[in-house]
Amino acid sequence: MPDVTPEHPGHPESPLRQERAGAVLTLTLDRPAVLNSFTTDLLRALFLALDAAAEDASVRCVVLTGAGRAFCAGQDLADPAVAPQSDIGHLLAHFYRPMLLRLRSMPVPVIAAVNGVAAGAGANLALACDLVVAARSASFIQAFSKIGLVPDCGGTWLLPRAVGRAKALGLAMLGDRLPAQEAERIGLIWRCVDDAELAGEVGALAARLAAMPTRALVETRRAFDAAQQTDLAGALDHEQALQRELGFAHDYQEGVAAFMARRAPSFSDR
Ligand code: T3D
Repeated sequence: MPDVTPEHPGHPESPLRQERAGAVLTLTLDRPAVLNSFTTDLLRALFLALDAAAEDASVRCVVLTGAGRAFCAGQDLADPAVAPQSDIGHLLAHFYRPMLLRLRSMPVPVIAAVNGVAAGAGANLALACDLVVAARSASFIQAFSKIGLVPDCGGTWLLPRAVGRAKALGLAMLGDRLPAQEAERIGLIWRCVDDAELAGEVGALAARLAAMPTRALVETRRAFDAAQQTDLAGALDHEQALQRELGFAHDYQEGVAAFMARRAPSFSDR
């Protein structure tokens, strides 16, 4: 990660809040006055928090959400890091790229709880998570074209894979607001729920995922991503190799034993 010294995620003035409930870690982007837009400090805090969670075997699910009325409005356009004539490529290389790759390779499932508008890099941060649950009042905006940029934070990779080229280009070129309900309808997100139900729905989903065989869930994400780059035979090879590995692991033995004994399984692999 970068060469600046931002706030540590545990610091009281950190732009990122962390809360634990059992095996579930919730990370809250916490700059509500500017719709939780990203500064380099926030990007770094998020990277560090994800990295720490990846190393902590007691974390079995991560939830990302935003404080106040927004999820995240993307890059803070008032940040000196993006002043006109500054090297935006440097910002992407040193802050967005490591954060996004860290997120996408987490050894546990990650849920985006989209509580309000998710714009620009904020939208693509949400879409890079494993499951996206959005409040009915939330929306997704590929805001980049409005300021003369292309989708970043993985958007060029994520969007066409999620909804196909036609929808992806429409969303990215026009930059229109996509309501959460429509995002669910076109398969861009997992679920849209009533605003009052978001916290409960996400809490229940996170607890459920945390009790599941983590390693199998994460290998499923990896296999889906890898299958984008291969043909059917390649995907079959990958499935075979994964099942061979997982078949020798604890969670498979436990899953089968629990099924045979008609009891709840206790999964522990990560
Ligand atoms: O150079 C680079 O940018 C490289 C990096 C690229 C990655 C990106 O993410 S590019 C895309 C950056 N994001 C945007 O372009 C979105 C900008 N924001 C908006 O379009 C709107 O704020 C929203 C559609 C997201 C929400 O609209 P609305 O009407 O609900 O809220 P608002 O009144 O516009 O915003 C509330 C406050 O947040 C306001 O401040 P104020 O007037 O109360 O003092 C507004 O300036 C501030 N705010 C919102 N988004 C940003 C922001 N401040 C800085 N950066 C923002 N992105």
